[in-house]
Amino acid sequence: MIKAAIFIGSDSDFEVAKGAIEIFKEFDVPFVFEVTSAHRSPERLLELIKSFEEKGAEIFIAVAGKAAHLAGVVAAHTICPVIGVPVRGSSLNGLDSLLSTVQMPKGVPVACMGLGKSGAVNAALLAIQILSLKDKSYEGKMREYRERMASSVESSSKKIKENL
Ligand code: RP5
Repeated sequence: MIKAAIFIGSDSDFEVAKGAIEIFKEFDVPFVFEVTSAHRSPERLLELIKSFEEKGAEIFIAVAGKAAHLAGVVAAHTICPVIGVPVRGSSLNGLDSLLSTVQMPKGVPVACMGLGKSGAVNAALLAIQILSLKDKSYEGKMREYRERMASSVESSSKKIKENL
């Protein structure tokens, strides 16, 4: 059974999506990944959502740029939580995708992350925190992840101070 699904709207979004993929791998979250577009392959997107729900997906991540409909369209077709990651790269430098993802009209929520790879990393971490409400097996790894982060802040402070 899978737990999560990651969609990207175009192969050009892949670099950003790697942030989420790496986190899911690190936490051993069984996930599926597909390139599929809300406007270029709308029927395929609906089929994938349905089939991934049948396979056990409990949460969806949608990574898209420009007029970023992907997360909203996924959210319209599932009652699972949907996390959207806006992608930079347009002539508007991602402001278009950020607003498209964050400004969902009431009734169909999308949890919008920050732009780019950091947003993708946070999308996967938030997905794991949501999955953890039911599946406690991720809690230990999440605590270790936070501890590693805290130590790396400390060691970078030490390193900079050594060279002051
Ligand atoms: C969106 O349009 C995709 O998510 C991508 O970020 C953007 C540009 O797509 P390409 O023209 O690079 O395929 O649908």
